Amino acid sequence: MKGRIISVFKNLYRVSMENRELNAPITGNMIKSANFPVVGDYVEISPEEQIIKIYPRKTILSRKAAGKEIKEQPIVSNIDFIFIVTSLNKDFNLARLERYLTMVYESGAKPCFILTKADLDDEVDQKVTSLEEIAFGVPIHVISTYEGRGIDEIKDYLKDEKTIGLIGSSGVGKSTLINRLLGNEIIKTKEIRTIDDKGKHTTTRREMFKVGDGYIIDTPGMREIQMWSGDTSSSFEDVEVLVSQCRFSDCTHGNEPGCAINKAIENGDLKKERLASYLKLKREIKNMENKINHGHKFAEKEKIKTMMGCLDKKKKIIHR
Ligand SMILES: Nc1nc2c(ncn2[C@@H]2O[C@H](COP(=O)(O)OP(=O)(O)OP(=O)(O)O)[C@@H](O)[C@H]2O)c(=O)[nH]1
Ligand SMILES: [Mg+2]
Ligand SMILES: [Zn+2]
Repeated sequence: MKGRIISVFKNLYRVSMENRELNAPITGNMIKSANFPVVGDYVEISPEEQIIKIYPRKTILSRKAAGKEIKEQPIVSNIDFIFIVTSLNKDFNLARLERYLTMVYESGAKPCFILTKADLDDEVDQKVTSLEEIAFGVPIHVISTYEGRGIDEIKDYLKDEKTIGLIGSSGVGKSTLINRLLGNEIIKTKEIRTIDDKGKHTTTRREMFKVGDGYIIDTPGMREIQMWSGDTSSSFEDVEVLVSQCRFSDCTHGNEPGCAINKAIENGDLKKERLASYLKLKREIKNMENKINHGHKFAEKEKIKTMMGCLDKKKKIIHR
């Protein structure tokens, strides 16, 4: 029998089956090979009500596991859309949204930006415009769960058995939005406060809910977005097109002649901040790849080399 993981407990997985839900363990072999299901996974359940197999994942959102260990941490799977949720007041930060977008593109799911708490902010239009400049066609929805603004736009996604995953910092209103969609205070949310405190996370586990003809997954707020791997080709397409136009294929966008990036910055076609975010992300992704492929030591050495600009001096100039 096929089922779908709706939440994960310590050693048990809550599985939704056609007519019921059950709590099931996984097999010893799955434990041994660290083959752990995540919320959103389709699984095969044995007659003894054990999870014996995870079906191939259509999409998977991952980040780097917390701590020093070089390990991928899958967050949710088989999602069609990922809502990158940010509040319009304190949490709003373009560089952070660029990071989320890069992470989401890697997952295979379609990204959307959800800007919450519109009732608290007077600069909604400016913020939307600034986000549009980096979003390149990614849908942006401005909502206020309190006032009901934008909720119908969100409901439009919840059809045809589609699955939506919500990600974002703690306190931006992810669970409040899901409660509103469910029409019920099912998930515990933070009490109303006068200011946004950066206190404890309210949601502590990932959980999937059926809403209308779709599914929505709540996740605990992320403290930092550590890349496991990232796909910058879509999130920074504008920058990458410019990079491909630099005269030298290994251009560092320093003082090289024919640097398309520098020209774009001079012309005002590219913002310095955006270039900085791009380069930072690229370094992080490269560093992670080095760690995975060549180990910690090599990665650290490469990182230092890049920082010192050694590569620059020794570099052969390669004409395209
Ligand atoms: N003003 C305003 N406050 C809101 C809105 N939506 C949610 N909030 C408040 O924001 C606070 C945090 O909401 P939560 O839904 O718990 O936030 P969360 O993103 O689920 O946080 P974590 O579970 O910690 O990741 C609560 O006090 C909500 O009442 C809104 O539309 N307007
Ligand atoms: Mg929550
Ligand atoms: Zn260049």
